[in-house]
Amino acid sequence: MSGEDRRMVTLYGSYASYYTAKTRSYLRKKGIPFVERPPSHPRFRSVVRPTAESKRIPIIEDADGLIVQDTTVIFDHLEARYPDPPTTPPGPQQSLAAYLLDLFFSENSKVAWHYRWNFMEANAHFVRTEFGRSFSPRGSDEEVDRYGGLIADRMSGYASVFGITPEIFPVLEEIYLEWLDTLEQHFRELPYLFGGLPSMADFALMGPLFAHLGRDPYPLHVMQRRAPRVFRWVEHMNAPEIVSPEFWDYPQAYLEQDEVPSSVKEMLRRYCSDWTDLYKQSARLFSDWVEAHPDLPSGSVISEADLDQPPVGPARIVLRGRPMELNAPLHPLWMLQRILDWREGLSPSEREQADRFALECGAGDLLGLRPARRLTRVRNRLAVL
Ligand SMILES: N[C@@H](CCC(=O)N[C@@H](CS)C(=O)NCC(=O)O)C(=O)O
Repeated sequence: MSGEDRRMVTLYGSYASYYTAKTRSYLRKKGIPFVERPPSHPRFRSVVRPTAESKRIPIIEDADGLIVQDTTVIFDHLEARYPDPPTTPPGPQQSLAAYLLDLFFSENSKVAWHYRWNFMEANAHFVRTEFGRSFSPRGSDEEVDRYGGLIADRMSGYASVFGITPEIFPVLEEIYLEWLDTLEQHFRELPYLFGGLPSMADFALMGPLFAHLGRDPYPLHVMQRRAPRVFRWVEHMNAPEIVSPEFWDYPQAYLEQDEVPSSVKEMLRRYCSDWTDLYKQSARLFSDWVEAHPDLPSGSVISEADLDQPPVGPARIVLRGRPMELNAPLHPLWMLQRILDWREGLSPSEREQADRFALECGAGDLLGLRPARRLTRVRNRLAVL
């Protein structure tokens, strides 16, 4: 094993990666022993990636050798093994809010993407070096820059997939500043989104707020100048302790009586108003696709090109008055399906509370969507059941 300790979880990922940030923070706060390795690690290349059949990060290898890809699946897998403290709050309102924010922050990286790739004067050297170093951690400047450039070109090419054109830049910035202002007030009173314990929504929020917005040079300074408490929260989300110095006497528990802070409701409301139409279009396009593929056996992978998270077609939305053309994503529908399953499992009175809360936050339409055929994952790819 050449000095490698395999008695704990290995997290394969990188500091510049959106989804690794969510997972690293989760592992730290849950007190799960782990080591982190870059995607250039020999075991990742020879065993982990070929087994997962995935080109994404992060991927974990658990102590027993089980290899798990996709942060949602990773969290489900680890929650079953390490249930305390739970990342799902107990009450139906808080849980629904946490599930929704997990979906929203995990499935929409546009704000983070914008602040990384559209401020290249400030960011280029740092981002290219970071990308390069995840492939050649101790490489020379030239080598690191060459690798970094290759990856940077691929990532920056997502602009058209995401529909990010110059007309949309100010809207994405407006959305980000709203997040900062709302969260800055929130973290004055509360250590985490739902009180004294970090939930799945807190970890999902680390997706945008750490690797891009809290670390790349341009947005880092936006955050530090405008929202110092948010910056401190991000810093603390990477520390192993649950209790932060600022909240030393705050109970390590979710807020009582299933309370959802008004700031969280506000974030949900804004997100639903901005993006529900996109998810409606995804659901409609998927329904067309299902109709066009009536005889597919259960377990069939959706993408003919073997893509793991294929788009379902072109969408056109209007985001705060500005038209946007982008690929309609299918993956959020798989995450939405989980929320609908969770809702089905509630008692009638809990379901009523959750539904009332959804209406209050403008999430009624979203929760009214149903994927036309049940989605599953096969070989780490979206498939039909
Ligand atoms: N749904 C996946 C998404 C993971 C993902 O897209 N990771 C990015 C890095 S942050 C990636 O590997 N991208 C590679 C690519 O798009 O080719 C998850 O939750 O883990």
